[in-house]
Amino acid sequence: MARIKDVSCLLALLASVLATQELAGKFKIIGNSGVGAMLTVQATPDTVFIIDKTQKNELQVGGHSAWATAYDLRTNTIRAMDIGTNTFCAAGVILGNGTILHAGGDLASQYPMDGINGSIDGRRRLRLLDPCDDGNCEWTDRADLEMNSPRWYPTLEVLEDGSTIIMGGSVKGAYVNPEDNPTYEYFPSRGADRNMTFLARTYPLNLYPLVWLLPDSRLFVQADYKAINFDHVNNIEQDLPDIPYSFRVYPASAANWLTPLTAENNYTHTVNFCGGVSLTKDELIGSVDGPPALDVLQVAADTSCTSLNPLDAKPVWNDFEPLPEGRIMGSAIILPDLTILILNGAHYGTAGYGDLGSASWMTAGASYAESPTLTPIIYDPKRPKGKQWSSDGLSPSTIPRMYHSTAILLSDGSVFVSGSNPNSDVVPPEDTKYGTEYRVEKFYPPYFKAARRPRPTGLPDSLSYGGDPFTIELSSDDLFGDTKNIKTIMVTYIRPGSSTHAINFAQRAIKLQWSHKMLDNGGVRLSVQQLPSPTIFAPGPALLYVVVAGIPSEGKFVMAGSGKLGKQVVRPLVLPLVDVEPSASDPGSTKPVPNPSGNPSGNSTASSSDDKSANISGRVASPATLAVVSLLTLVSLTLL
Ligand SMILES: *[C@@H]1O[C@H](CO)[C@@H](O)[C@H](O)[C@H]1NC(C)=O
Ligand SMILES: *[C@@H]1O[C@H](CO)[C@@H](O)[C@H](O)[C@H]1NC(C)=O
Ligand SMILES: *[C@@H]1O[C@H](CO)[C@@H](O)[C@H](O)[C@H]1NC(C)=O
Ligand SMILES: *[C@@H]1O[C@H](CO)[C@@H](O)[C@H](O)[C@H]1NC(C)=O
Ligand SMILES: *[C@@H]1O[C@H](CO)[C@@H](O)[C@H](O)[C@H]1NC(C)=O
Ligand SMILES: *[C@@H]1O[C@H](CO)[C@@H](O)[C@H](O)[C@H]1NC(C)=O
Ligand SMILES: [Cu+2]
Repeated sequence: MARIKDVSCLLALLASVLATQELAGKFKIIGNSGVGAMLTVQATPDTVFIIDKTQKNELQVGGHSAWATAYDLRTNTIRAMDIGTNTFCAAGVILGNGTILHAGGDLASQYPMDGINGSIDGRRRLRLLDPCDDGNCEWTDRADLEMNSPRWYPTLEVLEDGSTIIMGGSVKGAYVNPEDNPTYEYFPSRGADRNMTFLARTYPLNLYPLVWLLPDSRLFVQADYKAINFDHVNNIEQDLPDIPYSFRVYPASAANWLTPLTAENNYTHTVNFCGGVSLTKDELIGSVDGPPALDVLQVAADTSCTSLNPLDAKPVWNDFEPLPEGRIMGSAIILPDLTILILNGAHYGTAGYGDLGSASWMTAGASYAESPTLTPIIYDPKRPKGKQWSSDGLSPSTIPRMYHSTAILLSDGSVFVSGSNPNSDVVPPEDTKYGTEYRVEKFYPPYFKAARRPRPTGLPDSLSYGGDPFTIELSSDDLFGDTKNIKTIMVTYIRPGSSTHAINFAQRAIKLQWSHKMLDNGGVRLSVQQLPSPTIFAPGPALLYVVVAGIPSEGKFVMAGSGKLGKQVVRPLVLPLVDVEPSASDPGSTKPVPNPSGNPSGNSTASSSDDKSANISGRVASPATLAVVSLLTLVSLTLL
């Protein structure tokens, strides 16, 4: 800041900070998506890419209605993007090299569209985008880049080499799966489709199977009431117990997430499901391409929450605190402070929509859901039982976010909320109960109350698998002037994923361990661990946050791994040296301890260090740290 010639500018800045503080716990309408926001994905700091289905949006591109836009978060303006094929109910991920992949779709729209020629069948299409913030990137959508087979509602998950598996889907669209495609393939291709018995066994409630990569390279897969661990390389399915109470996949669309991975939880992969619908497929489904068999608008959404550690020796579903209000189509968002935000969705019914009047009970327009759940809720397992889910201090939205809504975490720690269109084409909100919603909101989690956010310096551009820790610094102001806040620091690394149909594909979070060293200026230097392994956090860009006293910094997109597809280099993980005091002779040293070969006995970690435990001289890791180091070394060596 040069001269204070512009006092009004400073005042404006101050006013905007205060205004943002006012927004904590609230939604604010920030702009317009131009097309229905059926899928949203962000991989660069300032732009969210939005994809709709082919429908008659007023926004034009290339002589026809647009069905994709780039939303500029700096200006809250959109740029129409041209996509050649029908993107209806496809899926997206960010590959290990940072390119966004969008796969699948449906037949050409049944609604003739002006300016569109011939076939725009998108069912086999693979669309790529190298994301940008300068307005100079476009989707490639070419007939020579296609999947083996048609996939409407496929699931994508990023694998440890940064490629993606593409699983399941239907040959064409309907309410549930009218014509199964119980196979999987990869991008980049690894050859022909492979059969997947699990998908055949869970037909027709197998659209968008819920999938997470596990540390042993297998995939947890959930559909209907069933679940497996899937060795996709050798095509071997290990049955897990059925999921209780409710089915969770589309069209029940329960909120779902992987527990943030931390050293304290031993990076145990825990899958979580909240809400859904307590109906069996026979109760729900009339015919696979007709409306539901019963008046789903009267069927209350489930409140149950259940979780599973798929790699436990004897996996069992563990209930945890139920939702205070039932919810279908809730989007679960892992926030920078590792609490879980759920928003969007409804109290009754299911995902999907039908032709108007195709069932006598259809009283919510074409929507198969009714009564929007407008109030967000946050899960924090550190709170006392009975209060782990809480909407305290959170205000409701004014905008129903029904079927085809989306939510993703942004780098500033707010959540981009958009979409809602339980209609086969554009229907203005004044013409039906739940019309096509173009308004975009940001939801500001409670940490926006902070007058100042930490501004760490020295954040890296990439994280490696194993190897030496990296160093970042926080100022005294970043510690809010109180060194006691050091012990509250969390370094979190979050892939927000790509949001569609209440799923954030490839969303996951890891907490990185650190040690600290006080600086003469009252700030602190942190030595932070690298990633344990590419199965625990697959390659590709993700947001790095530093959280102090519950207040996150602005996230930075940092590449996990080499930035290239392919086998990643994995070195032994060197944990940060347990904290040392600053010393005049050796000011900046945060030299890591070499990997010890101690015997793991499992307990606390370096990140719980406080001022007392910090005062370990001689650079010898504490027994607990030794335990963690060797545990991690063990994990990374055994897995790869
Ligand atoms: C990422 O990999 C895909 C598949 O090989 C390729 O099509 C794309 O161009 C790559 N992106 C970059 C930025 O190299
Ligand atoms: C439609 O097809 C005709 C004939 O192939 C071609 O001349 C025209 O440019 C096409 N229009 C669009 C919008 O693709
Ligand atoms: C895959 O399934 C199809 C249909 O059931 C069957 O015809 C085909 O032989 C199977 N392929 C393999 C490799 O098992
Ligand atoms: C931590 O994980 C490893 C590898 O998955 C496992 O062998 C070990 O028993 C776990 N330890 C604890 C304390 O959960
Ligand atoms: C781990 O630490 C906690 C509290 O610091 C303590 O209660 C617990 O007994 C310890 N567990 C082991 C296995 O040392
Ligand atoms: C750290 O230990 C040294 C040597 O035992 C002592 O002089 C110093 O006061 C300690 N510092 C803290 C913060 O406990
Ligand atoms: Cu859909």
